[in-house]
Amino acid sequence: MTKKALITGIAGQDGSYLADLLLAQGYEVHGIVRRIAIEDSAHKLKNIQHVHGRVKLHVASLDNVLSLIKTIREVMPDECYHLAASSFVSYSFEDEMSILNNNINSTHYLLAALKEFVPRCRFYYAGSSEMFGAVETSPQDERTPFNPRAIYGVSKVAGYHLVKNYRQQYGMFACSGILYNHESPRRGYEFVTRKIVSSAVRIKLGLQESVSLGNLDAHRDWGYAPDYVNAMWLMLQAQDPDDYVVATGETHTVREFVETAFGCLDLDYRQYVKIDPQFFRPAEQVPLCGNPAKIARDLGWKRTRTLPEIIREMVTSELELYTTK
Ligand code: F7E
Repeated sequence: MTKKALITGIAGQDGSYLADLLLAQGYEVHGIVRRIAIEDSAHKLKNIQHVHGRVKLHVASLDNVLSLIKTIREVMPDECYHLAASSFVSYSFEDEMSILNNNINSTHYLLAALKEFVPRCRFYYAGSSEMFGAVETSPQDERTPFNPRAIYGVSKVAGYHLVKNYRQQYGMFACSGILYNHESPRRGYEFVTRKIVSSAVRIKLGLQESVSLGNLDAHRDWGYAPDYVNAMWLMLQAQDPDDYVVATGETHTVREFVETAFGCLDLDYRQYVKIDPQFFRPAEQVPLCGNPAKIARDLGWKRTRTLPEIIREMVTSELELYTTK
């Protein structure tokens, strides 16, 4: 029988790659979107334009439990991937209430609605390396204590515990992926990798003169988004539900990323990059670097791209946005 999957955040980077993967596996794919996304589909649904008509979109709001219940009862999914979240790591006090409320309540509403109406549904929750936050040891794995330093990380830790609670108390097949940064041509422009690549391309084309960035010495464990959605899928195909770190096990600096991206376009980044304190965040004493040994051992997961390969793909795709217009 055809499996049915329901994805929240289907129009985002991860949701769109996951939809591609599930369609290729023969799933019937459903996604939850906000009404505003349908109204502005050229912009807000651009990542899933290529699968238009092959995925079924449901208008619902993650802060409205009734709309979620209605969708869940309509779809009766076999698998639910909860990817939607306020995902920018903001240190702004003004953002705290909405990030916390949105991220925690949406996870709780979904788990509660699934438990009530389709408890056999397998559930994936998008956790984050920001749950580890200000770490004392590196690399981190599934046993490393959480110590979130931004409200985004706090919200993700709460969601993680909700998932674990529903697994242990109600026997649901619910898993958390603790995902480190993962990038692709579909990454949002607010994140540093896409900001660097899009600026480098615009500078190359004479459309922009410089780019302002924060700390070039910040380290990140950057992987390839399609590999990470494959990890999500593998978690829901496993024998038993569990939580897994998904990472590459190596870190690079923002400076290395900038140098490689500009280098792909034969540009010397030092002539174009300005440092702006508004983009600085509290510095990390110990870098966030994940150990993917458990998912490699238990589920056979492995990454398919190195960072220079990801950067080259992002630059090539960004250039195409201008040449195919
Ligand atoms: O920052 C530094 C910044 O905003 C990466 C999300 O998917 O991954 C992502 O969160 C690094 C940080 O991603 C700029 O300080 C320097 O050290 O691309 P980002 P993030 O905050 O790591 C985690 C795992 C998630 O779960 C999140 O949802 O780059 N950086 N200069 C800058 N960052 C930005 N955004 N802009 C700059 O100009």
